[in-house]
Amino acid sequence: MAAHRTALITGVAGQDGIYLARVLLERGYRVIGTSFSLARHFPYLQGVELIAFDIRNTDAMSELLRRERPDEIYNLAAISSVGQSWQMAEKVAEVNGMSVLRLLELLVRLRDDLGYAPRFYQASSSEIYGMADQQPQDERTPHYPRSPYGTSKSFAHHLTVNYRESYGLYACNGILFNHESPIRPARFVTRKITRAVAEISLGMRDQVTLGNLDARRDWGSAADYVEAMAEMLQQESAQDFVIATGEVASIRDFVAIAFEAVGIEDPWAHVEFDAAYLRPADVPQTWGRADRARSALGWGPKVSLREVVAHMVQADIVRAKTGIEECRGYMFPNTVNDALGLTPATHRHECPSCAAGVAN
Ligand code: F7E
Repeated sequence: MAAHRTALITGVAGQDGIYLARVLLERGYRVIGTSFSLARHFPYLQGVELIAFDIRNTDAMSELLRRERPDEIYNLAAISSVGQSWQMAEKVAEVNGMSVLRLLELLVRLRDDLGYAPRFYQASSSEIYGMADQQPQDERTPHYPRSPYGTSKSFAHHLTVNYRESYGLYACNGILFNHESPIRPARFVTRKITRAVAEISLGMRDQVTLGNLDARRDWGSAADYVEAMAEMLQQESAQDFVIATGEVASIRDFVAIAFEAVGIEDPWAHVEFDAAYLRPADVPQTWGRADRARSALGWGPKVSLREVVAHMVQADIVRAKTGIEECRGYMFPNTVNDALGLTPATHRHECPSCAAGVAN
């Protein structure tokens, strides 16, 4: 069914865009990706047709849609850091909120003018639930966002529902709970921890400094979650889906699991607290119930948190040993195992990805 279909991924150079592009290419799609900067595209986006523009540039988006007419649009472009969203609240509202409104408006216009009606996926987030009383959270849980980020995602979420109901667009929200991978940037707590643990295990440093250790998250694997995104656009009619594992762990638990992966028995000797990492308001717990995705999409998580953490730590050990920050091999557990232990000099020749000319 996917053969000869074209997908557009906005924000393609982020963690999810990179994993989703891979899935869609494997399914036979032509994949076009936009990013405000293409600095990070190499070595992860081979096979993707890349275009650089800011998602706020509606004229560029209009021209792209008129020219390429993708069958499916995955709108992943966003400022994704909750912690930084207080420092740039207005920009977050513009990029994560207003851009979605403009894109939905554009889709209505294109349908009315040209009869062109692509399917639309909006990257919603568990951050829309924030302090919601209901645990676990599902598609019916009322929103109570706790940050400019969560608020912007809630705005975009409601608009997506509203434009579906008002204009009959095939538009849906993927309400993804936290999902991690070795290519998660280190501004997020998981990768900050796994990078530090890798370096501590190699004797390159001694400490990691963190904020709120009591927050609890429903953490899954990015590689698993992008499969659900692709499935959401293959349904008979559009609806919204929570994507979560149903398992919750605290930041404290995550720290313990990561140190355990390298055999360090007393993690707390290596952890410092700094109030600078506390947020003006935090979300104490996210916990999702993905029953709808399970029954309608046949989706369920395949990878446990322990496996994700082990994979992230392994990739960070290779990074620390080789000094090579970006390598396609880090995305896949088996490739990381093969690459482990290589010296910087041999990595590029012997790592399966780099040897294939995939890395820089
Ligand atoms: O924080 C606490 C922090 O920044 C997790 C994004 O992908 O998932 C992500 O949002 C928790 C918070 O992710 C540090 O206070 C402690 O309670 O890794 P995070 P997030 O805020 O959950 C959702 C679903 C998204 O949609 C977002 O785009 O960890 N924490 N110490 C810390 N957090 C950070 N970043 N750094 C610390 O040192």
